[in-house]
Amino acid sequence: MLIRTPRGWEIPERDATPEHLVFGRRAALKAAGLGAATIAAPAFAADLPAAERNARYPAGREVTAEKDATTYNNYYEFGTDKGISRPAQKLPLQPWTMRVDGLVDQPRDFGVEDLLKAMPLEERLYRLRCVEAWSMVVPWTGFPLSALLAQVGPKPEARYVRFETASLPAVMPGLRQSWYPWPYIEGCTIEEAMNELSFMVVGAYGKPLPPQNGGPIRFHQPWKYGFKAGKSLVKVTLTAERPKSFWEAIQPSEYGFWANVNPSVSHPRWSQASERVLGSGERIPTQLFNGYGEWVAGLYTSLQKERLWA
Ligand SMILES: Nc1nc2c(c(=O)[nH]1)N[C@H]1C(S)=C(S)[C@@H](COP(=O)(O)O)O[C@H]1N2
Ligand SMILES: [Mo]
Repeated sequence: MLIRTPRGWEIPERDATPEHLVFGRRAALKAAGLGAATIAAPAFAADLPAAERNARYPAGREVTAEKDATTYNNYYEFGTDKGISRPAQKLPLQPWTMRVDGLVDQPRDFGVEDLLKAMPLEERLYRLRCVEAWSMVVPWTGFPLSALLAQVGPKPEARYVRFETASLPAVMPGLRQSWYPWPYIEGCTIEEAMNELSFMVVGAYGKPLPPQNGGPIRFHQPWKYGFKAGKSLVKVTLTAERPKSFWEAIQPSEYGFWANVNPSVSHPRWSQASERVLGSGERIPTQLFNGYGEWVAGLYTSLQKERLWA
């Protein structure tokens, strides 16, 4: 039975095309010899298979209300304020292809629907700490980045992973702000990518990942500031050189490559000692590596000369 997945934000029922009608329409267009590109697709991803919660990663605090996590977003392609959840619904999530290429044995295009079937899906409660000093806890569904990289075979000379996110001028008004170095790029080292915490996210709150949170597929490394987590990924490239990220290109003195959470290293314009909890508004102390040091501190012992903290 096909059931329309309910969303965390309110779409008036009349604006939402039931999923089975979308599939029917696509099949009909295909039969008529029209490509999928001709469809003005609504923001629906494929159904999300059920995924068990992984108990290795306790949230340590209350899960953020779905309404808050899905209506208070940073997604500059749609605009620089937090209220982009509605315009972001124009992002066509299906079909969606993410290329994995660069220094790998087998570059490949992955359809997100195929990844949902092929990858070992699990749910993780992860904290997200934005560099702007607010935070949330979200039940993300996804799979380790290492499982994806195993599909393409990284070459020994691959040292970094570069993430490129979608750039669709027809639906992303923010791209008209041409002084920004679009597309939004992020990156990490291979060692960071292979860490078990590095997670490719395809769902939130048991539903397909909505566009405003980076649907249909985004990245998340919970020990780093949120800007490292590229949304709506179109390309993952293994490289020998350190990629220059979007924020690093804009303001290198404020947003570096490593961007690990550290309460004792202030942003040039504000303290990072505490954070505002999304929803309750409570202020709580920020933890080193956002509390994930037990998994990741070892990655940095030989890198003490680097600017590790944003
Ligand atoms: N493509 C893209 N990815 C992005 C951003 C963005 O503007 N564009 N903002 C980043 C920032 S600053 C944060 S804090 C998180 C926010 O994710 P959320 O909206 O799911 O909370 O997404 C990150 N990923
Ligand atoms: Mo952020």
